[in-house]
Amino acid sequence: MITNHTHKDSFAHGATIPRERVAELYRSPIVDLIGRASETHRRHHPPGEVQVCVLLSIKTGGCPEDCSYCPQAARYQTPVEAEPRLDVAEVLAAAERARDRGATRFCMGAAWREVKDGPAFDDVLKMVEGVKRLGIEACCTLGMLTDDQARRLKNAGLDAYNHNLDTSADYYSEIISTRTYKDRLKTIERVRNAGISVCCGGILGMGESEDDRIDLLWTLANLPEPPESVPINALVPVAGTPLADRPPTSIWELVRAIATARILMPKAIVRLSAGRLSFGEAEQALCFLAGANSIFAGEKLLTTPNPSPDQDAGMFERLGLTPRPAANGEIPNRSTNSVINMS
Ligand code: SAM
Ligand code: DTB
Ligand code: SF4
Repeated sequence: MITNHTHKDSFAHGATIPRERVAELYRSPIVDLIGRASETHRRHHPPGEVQVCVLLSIKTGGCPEDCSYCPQAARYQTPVEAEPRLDVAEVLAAAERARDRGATRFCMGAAWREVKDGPAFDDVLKMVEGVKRLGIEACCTLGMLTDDQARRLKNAGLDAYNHNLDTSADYYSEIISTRTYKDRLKTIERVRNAGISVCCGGILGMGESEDDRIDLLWTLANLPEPPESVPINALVPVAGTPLADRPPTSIWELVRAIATARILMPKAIVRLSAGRLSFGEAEQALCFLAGANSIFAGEKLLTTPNPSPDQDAGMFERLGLTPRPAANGEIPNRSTNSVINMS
């Protein structure tokens, strides 16, 4: 296979990236890898600019799937209790608070295997319309979708849909048995065909091998179009899930994955996602240096804790990071209790 470079540090759009190139990058000396990733980052993005996203679980727990990492799977005894679906007004109030504290993307997650047509989905469409009226980006993660549901989300104004591949095709069945990698790829294709921006990444620290991590990055970079957004999660081990006792993810695996994603998908937003509480500020700074340019802010991810707004505000200030404007050019509000309080 031919690599077809446009530049020595990035890859031409549409060119197939050979697996051995991905492995070579991933395994290169860390100083070289971070250096290359940082150069690529600076060519494609304003350095130091970080997108601030806020997550909200609009339907928590009771999920029929068996994802081994997930505290929301009904079959595992975890601290997460199933809760009734939030109503539209509650969700929009949370989105407004997030916007007023400086977030430019609001992501609504539901513990569903797939979206079912009916009142719950109709409400999601209203939530998306409402979030868009607030002037920020709207994202959803709701499980599998049909073409028609993707089209309706697009018509409601949805900017992005999160649907992770989570790990390599080979390791997938070790983690989830209630759906296949192919199912995941199909939903991603439907999101793409509907003209919605694709947010797709994975989780590190689930007992996968280095080859699995390389395979995941290789698959993401070789999707028919690379995702616009690539969340890299470090497993948050939760009591009661089959992965509760996994040892912590190594910072070097995290940095390698972020840097490789940055080089392979230069234009994407690479998100330092779940797991930030296990890493100190210097470790997170390494991730930003390696090309991460987005975080989830706010006390909670979906169900697990996240650094406090004060911690993040301090980090932004100490590292000289600036919040990235919304895609519509809107700049984040900077009220005194800002998620990324810079005052
Ligand atoms: N149910 C939908 C689905 O699975 O696509 C949407 C919500 S699901 C919680 C969204 C993503 O959160 C998962 O694909 C997974 O990558 C991530 N996630 C869930 N539990 C996690 C954990 N304990 N640690 C890290 N990431 C996690
Ligand atoms: C993603 O890749 N990470 C976020 C978001 N997409 C939906 C979710 C992280 C969830 C972590 C576990 C929890 O809080 O329940
Ligand atoms: Fe359900 Fe999503 Fe959790 Fe899997 S990751 S158990 S599909 S909520």
